[in-house]
Amino acid sequence: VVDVVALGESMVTFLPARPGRLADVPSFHRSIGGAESNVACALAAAGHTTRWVSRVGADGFGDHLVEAIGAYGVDVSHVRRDPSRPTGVYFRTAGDRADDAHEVAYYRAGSAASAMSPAGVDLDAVRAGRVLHLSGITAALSPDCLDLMRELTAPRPARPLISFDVNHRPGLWGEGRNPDVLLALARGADIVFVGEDEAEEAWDITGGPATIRQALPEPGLVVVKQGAQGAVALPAARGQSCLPQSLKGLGGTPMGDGDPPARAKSRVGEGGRDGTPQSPGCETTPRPAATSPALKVDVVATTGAGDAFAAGFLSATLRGLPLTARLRHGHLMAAATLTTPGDLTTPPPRPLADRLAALDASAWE
Ligand code: KDG
Repeated sequence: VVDVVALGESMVTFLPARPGRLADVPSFHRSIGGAESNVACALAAAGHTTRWVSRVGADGFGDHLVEAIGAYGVDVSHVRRDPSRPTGVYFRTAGDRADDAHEVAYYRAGSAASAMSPAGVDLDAVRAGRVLHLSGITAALSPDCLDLMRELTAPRPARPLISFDVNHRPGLWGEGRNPDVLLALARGADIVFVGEDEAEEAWDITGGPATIRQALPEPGLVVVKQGAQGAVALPAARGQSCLPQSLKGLGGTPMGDGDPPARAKSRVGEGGRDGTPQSPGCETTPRPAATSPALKVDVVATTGAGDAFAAGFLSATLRGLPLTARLRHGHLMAAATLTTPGDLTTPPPRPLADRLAALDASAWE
């Protein structure tokens, strides 16, 4: 069984040769991007088995994406080639420090990936992992893609743990298109990643993590990212924190900080509301929220940092680490991406990441 399957559109990404307005940048470097494949690549680099499912054109850019993502060790054998539609590309500016204007120019309307649909992807291959990572970007690509997202987040007797990063991209939700649909999709997931600013921008939810959690009562875990400040992980309320039997592979993972190993055996992870029988011995007491400040780094580019955070968090989840450690692994991977220009970067080696994540709380303030 693959650890993580990620489904979504990837694009050849053109990074500017120098900072400045898009109108002033004279040349670009070719790179790759795509929120979900960024997660798959980072997880593969961190030692997990991963698969990326998508569609690309039968063109040179499609070849490049499949080769470059495959070179990370990601299984790309379920990426379909579409001879009648192009591979999406996008250009962006470099000035995307958190406080700078960030310009993005997408050339992805009518792309091969926008033709993904429930009938147009191999659903068995998509559901074959322990975790399925999805993002709100896919929902914005086309009505067929939205149908696919609804299909994948619907309750069913056996499904992987669904990880959903809201990834609200205002440029994709034009006139008359309401990102409220992302709220409904998030409610069908088991782990949700959402930025506090994003919840306000997409759904008008203000008031911080607790209010966001109230709007998303179902998922086993909601992780609210607060930019440079850090992140908070809010587990489900009483009775919702059990894994379905279908997720036995992730069951028994210690979820709370400081769980003694014996107790950890009977504790289970997120999910458990898809109609499947619950794991025996599932924890019924509410678990406290965990917080972790982010690392203070000199930001080169913010694009892809959220994907790196999700990858670090999911890696630590697959390894059964406590919530605070999961957040710290998220921040460590995000720091690696924040300090490089591209959308994805190589994460710190696992032994180093483990040492850094285990540092005393004072190092993390
Ligand atoms: O999270 C980073 C992604 O936004 C970037 O790699 C490109 O997938 C992308 C998108 O749709 O913006």
